Amino acid sequence: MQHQQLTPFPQGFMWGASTSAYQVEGAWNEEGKGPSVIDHAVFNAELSDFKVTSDHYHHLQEDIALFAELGLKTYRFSISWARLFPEGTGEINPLGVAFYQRLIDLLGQYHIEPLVTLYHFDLPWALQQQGGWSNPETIAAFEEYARTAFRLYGDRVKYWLTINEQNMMILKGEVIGTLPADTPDPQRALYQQNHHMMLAQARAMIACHQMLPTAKIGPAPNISCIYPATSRPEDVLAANNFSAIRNWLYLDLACFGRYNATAWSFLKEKGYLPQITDDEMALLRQGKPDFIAFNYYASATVGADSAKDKPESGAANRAVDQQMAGIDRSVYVGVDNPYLQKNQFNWYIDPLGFRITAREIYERYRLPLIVTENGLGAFDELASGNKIYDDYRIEYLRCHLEQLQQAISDGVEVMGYCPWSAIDLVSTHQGIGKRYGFIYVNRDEKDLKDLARFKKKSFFWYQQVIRSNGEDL
Ligand code: BGP
Repeated sequence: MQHQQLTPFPQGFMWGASTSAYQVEGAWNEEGKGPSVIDHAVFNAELSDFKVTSDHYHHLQEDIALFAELGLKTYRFSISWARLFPEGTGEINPLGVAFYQRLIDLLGQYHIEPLVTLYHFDLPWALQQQGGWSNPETIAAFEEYARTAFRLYGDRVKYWLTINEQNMMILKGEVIGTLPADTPDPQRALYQQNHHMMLAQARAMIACHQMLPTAKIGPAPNISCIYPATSRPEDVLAANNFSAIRNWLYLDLACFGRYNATAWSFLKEKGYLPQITDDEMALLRQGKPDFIAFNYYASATVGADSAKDKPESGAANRAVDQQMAGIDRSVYVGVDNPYLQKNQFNWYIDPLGFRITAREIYERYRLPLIVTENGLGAFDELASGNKIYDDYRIEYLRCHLEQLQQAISDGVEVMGYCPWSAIDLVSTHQGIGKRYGFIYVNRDEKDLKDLARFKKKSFFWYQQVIRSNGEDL
């Protein structure tokens, strides 16, 4: 049903925008920062690396002033664990501490609410060398780091996110995860890592509630609704399986402190079961989120394995596989969705799927939701006079916001919306050329140019959206 009588966006809605440390800060080895797994990752040689990115570290004042001009009520950023603890644990880096103090103070001056991700893909390299998330000691290191962040910034930061897209780190472990290349039985190892991350998250949530009784904390997975390829029951079952493995495994553990039954049976069947103890399960039940943050870019469509023999459409299937690597084809086969358009990078565009996803999450967990990523990656062009006419991005965001308001009208409790990204930054796999920001950063893949900031057309559009509390979309 399409609501004609729309419920307005709530008063105090957290209109925001997002970034992450390794994609925006630069200063990768400055002022005491230790290396992270990202600094050791091997990416396409012709694309940007993560050394300078948007050089936000050296443009802090300017960038936050621009965010204030944009009208942001909230700004989601991540702390670089290795900037605070160059070795991942132990000695703290005072200059790293001071950087985030400055950032949070500046946000305070402009009345922008910080929404802080503790860990966004960039595990300190020192910890990775000791086994990373395969090593249970990383759980204690994360808790120490989280407690430190709460102690340092908890007087001004009320909203915390634990781990960004843990599900993608597991599903695409070889690409963005922390699995050493030569690990035997990689899938089993990944699900053991997953269990360790869940424990780390639970400990951080418990610590947050102990130390900062008025603060709120939640997980930030990438969740998307899964469509069956057809109404054939086998396809519906495949979609149901995939949703359990991709989505609910993570949120059921975070919210209910138990393994999703379907996902558990998949792990068992495949021989991927993690080692767990009763005490650990008790800890998982104890750590409770206050809200659910989720990132949404696209829906996915799958069929049963008997479709395995069907020829796959190359580009279409790549789009499907963006978010599906790592799962055995006997459980699902990614298929094209002929009803949806794709962006320049072959990602589906599905605003209605956004509404469906929000409803599914809310019905399942009954916790307030906040959208922590949603956006369109595109090759923006710098026109004369340093103008960027990104009407396609406005269109993408407008359609998604319309559906978010439909979801709110359905009764879903939504606290805020933080599209990706506040400012151009380096895409995790596709360089700076794949831009998402409201603010253009003047650089190319290899040529850093002057790193000047230019407001895109979408900047002025979003400014008006915020000003009108979502009435003028
Ligand atoms: C999410 C990540 C972000 C960001 C975004 C866009 O998975 O949390 O860090 O990278 O996806 O993806 P990409 O950069 O690959 O276009």
